[in-house]
Amino acid sequence: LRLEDEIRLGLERDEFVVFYQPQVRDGQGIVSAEALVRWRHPGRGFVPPVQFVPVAERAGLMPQLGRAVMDAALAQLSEWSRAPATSHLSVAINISAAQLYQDGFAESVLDALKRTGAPPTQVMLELTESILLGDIEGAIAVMQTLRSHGVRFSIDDFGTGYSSLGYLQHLPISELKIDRTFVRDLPDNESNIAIVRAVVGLASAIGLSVIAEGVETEEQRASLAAHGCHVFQGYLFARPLPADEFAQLLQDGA
Ligand code: G
Ligand code: G
Ligand code: MN
Ligand code: NA
Repeated sequence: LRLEDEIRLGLERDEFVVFYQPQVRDGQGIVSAEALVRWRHPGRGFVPPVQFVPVAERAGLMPQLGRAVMDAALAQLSEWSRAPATSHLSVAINISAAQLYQDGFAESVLDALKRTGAPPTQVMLELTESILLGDIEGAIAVMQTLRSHGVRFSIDDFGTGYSSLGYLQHLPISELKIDRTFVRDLPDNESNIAIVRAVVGLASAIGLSVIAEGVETEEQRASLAAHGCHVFQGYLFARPLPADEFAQLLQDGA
């Protein structure tokens, strides 16, 4: 069986599950969760997304896979929003450029919000700078439709892509996510510090918030905080976890 046929089969058999990785704000603990898809393959165990998302994209299966992730993540958010210990959480969902540019994408998200009862203002959609290679006017229209319902947008892997900074002020985004390659060599790498400071300065100048990903050590966290970034995601706090383990983490007061 070709991998793409296995993915089709996996979609029919509901083998795709969503894990959640905490996003932590200085002084507030866990404020949100990034939804990260995993394939619970019957023979190969958990297959990471790098091994199937690109294949799914080439095979035109992202509409289906993306919908499965969206439905699962919004159903989870809906459940969390109704329990006191988790009602404050936002959920961040990765959206590939191919998904954003599908016909009816905005309507499909609004439909999933209605069906699941998830609060739109607690949904963050993570896009990468690769959306800039497409019909950017069309992307902005889709984003504005969702934004008008309260859904927010983040630019994932920020700084690794097509960094014409001029475009940023035209996108209805709320957050920049500093790529892990700029976090890895903190606190000692001067150019990484310069990049963190530049992103923080840019974000503050145009009213965006900033989160850093790939935070693995307390030294990295402290360096980010010293340079103005106060929201973090990474193994220092937790790996991506099944939903029940994520909720347990909150209960334990992490
Ligand atoms: O979960 P992991 O850290 O292995 O993720 C690897 C990559 O797969 C990341 O770049 C992440 O953005 C991407 N990814 C994870 N889940 C999804 C998803 O549901 N949809 C899309 N489009 N990409 C995802
Ligand atoms: O591209 P995106 O930001 O969506 O990727 C999230 C990916 O980063 C997931 O595959 C997740 O497992 C991985 N990840 C999460 N925390 C860390 C970390 O602290 N270090 C590294 N190297 N990867 C991480
Ligand atoms: Mn992401
Ligand atoms: Na990223």
